Amino acid sequence: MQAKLNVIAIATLMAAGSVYAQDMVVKIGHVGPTSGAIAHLGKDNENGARMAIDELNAKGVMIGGKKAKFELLAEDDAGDPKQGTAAAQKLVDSKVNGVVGHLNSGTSIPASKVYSDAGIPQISPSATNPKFTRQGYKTTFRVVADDVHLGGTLGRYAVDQLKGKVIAVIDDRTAYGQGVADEFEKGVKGKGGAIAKREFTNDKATDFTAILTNIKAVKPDVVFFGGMDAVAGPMIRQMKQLGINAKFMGGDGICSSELPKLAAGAMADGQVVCAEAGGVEGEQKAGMEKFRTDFKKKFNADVQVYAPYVYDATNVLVAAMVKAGSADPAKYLPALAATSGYKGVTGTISFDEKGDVKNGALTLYTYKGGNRDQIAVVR
Ligand code: ABU
Repeated sequence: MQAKLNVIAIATLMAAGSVYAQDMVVKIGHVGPTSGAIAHLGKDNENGARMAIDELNAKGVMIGGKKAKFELLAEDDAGDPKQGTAAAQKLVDSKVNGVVGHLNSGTSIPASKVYSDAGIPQISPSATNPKFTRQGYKTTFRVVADDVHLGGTLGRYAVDQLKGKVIAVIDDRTAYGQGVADEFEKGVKGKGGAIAKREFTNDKATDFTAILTNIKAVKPDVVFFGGMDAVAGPMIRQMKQLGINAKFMGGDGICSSELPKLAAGAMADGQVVCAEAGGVEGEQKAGMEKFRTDFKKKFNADVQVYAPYVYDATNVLVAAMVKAGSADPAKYLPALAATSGYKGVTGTISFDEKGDVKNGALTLYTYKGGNRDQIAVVR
């Protein structure tokens, strides 16, 4: 009788898929601005994490002989540094195993101290300010190129390719916006160009009449904006209203699918040149295209900018856990730091000694007919 009961118990456990291994729960934190003016970018990032987690759970992943069940703990930092550290502390208190985020440099940098103090690995899929990985924290990683690469390349492009002679620069005074604008300026000057006018605004501004009037006075042929698409769109609109027909350049923060809508039809074809801080070429393009198709099917939305990088960052965290045979942050952190040759949808990911992606690419885009149109991938 007892033997029969044991057989029934084992059969029941097998049906539940858990006879050989006890399930473990792995909590992955994600933080981005899912409210406020750039909520469309925050949701895009969060959906990248959701897609990775859903696929990992569907596939079934073993960590140290146990079947892992991944849970996404998604937090909103509204792109605000104070809310960013509060969200980070909330995730630490929830005992997350790892974090993907934050989206903004201005939130990722202060939050990185919270994660470092708690020993929890953090990979930002989009924070490009160089300082993020230069603070000496062992827990801080990034899967995109930084603003030195991004701003510098765009600055050189403005002089070499756009033949900009009178170049104006505006930034939004955030860690990202000001930093990328400074690097753009260095790139221009390195090519023998000059900045005719530098102005600044803030990341909540909607009226740029005063600064654009100052810029109009120098008759610019290129205007660079360091900031995000929610500010760039109305700025492009107001440039048109003021009769400023310059090329408009910006970094990854403006390089979204949403920008044409935010500019409300004011963008001429080829007027805007921007860059995403990553990119794939050749046979790696198929993986990215499949991701974009699957993403659209799952969320009924186009990728904005960084969802594929969030997806890869999530998978890189989990690959390190699998390799280490543990989701304990202290145990898998060395495996994460040693990530080398990981084949993701955004390309091959290896980390350098700072936690930055090695050999990061950039993709230059313009917009035609309201859609992003690739110009080139550069390294
Ligand atoms: N890299 C552009 C958007 C995020 C940031 O660095 O603030």
